[in-house]
Amino acid sequence: MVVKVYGPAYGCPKRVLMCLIEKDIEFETVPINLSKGDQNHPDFLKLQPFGEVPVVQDGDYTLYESRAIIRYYAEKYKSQGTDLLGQTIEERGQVEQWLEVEANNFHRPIYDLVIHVVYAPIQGFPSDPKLIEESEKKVGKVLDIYEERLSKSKYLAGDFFSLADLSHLPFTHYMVNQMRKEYMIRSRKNVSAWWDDISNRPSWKKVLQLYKYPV
Ligand SMILES: N[C@@H](CCC(=O)N[C@@H](CS)C(=O)NCC(=O)O)C(=O)O
Repeated sequence: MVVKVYGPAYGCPKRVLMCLIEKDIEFETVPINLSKGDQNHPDFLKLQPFGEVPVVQDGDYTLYESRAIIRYYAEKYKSQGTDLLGQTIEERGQVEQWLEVEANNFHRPIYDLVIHVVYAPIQGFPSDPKLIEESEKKVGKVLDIYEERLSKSKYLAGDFFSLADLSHLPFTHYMVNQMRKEYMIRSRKNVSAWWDDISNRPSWKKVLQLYKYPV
């Protein structure tokens, strides 16, 4: 069964696409244009009642929330493609811990930065300089903790690439490229080496080549 992924251009769906490529899972994509309001169409709301991408349809199984989707496929195809969950229950615990850190500590401020630095000027709503400053500080604090962690292991959950690293790619890409805040990565030696490693994975390069960011 070919997995159908809605909304490939945006950051959150790219998390899912990278996971599917790492796991050698066949997929097709359905474009959703958020600036035109496709996410609020009644047919789309039947799939994702919160009006957000991504959603996947796998036969008659539908799933939304990007991190739920990557956990689902990493588990379902544990022995196919790259193992993204760790070999032991302790490694799995670490993967889960750093996935939660990404979702709760990293994503929130970086999402605000993306909205206020990248999208506000082009969508014509005012950006909030105080929020930008505070969000950058918050992201910096999280990256300081990563810097320390990555002095002890090559990747966040240990010496193996996992969902925890993968989950950081779409929004860190915005920070390094569209926001021109690469200095936040380069000023931290271990974070910088980690970023070079994960962003050079063929799966991520393929995602970027196939599905351009909307901005
Ligand atoms: N927690 C959700 C967040 C999804 C989300 O925020 N998606 C954004 C695109 S990255 C979206 O669809 N926004 C809807 C909008 O801007 O109206 C997930 O990880 O799937």
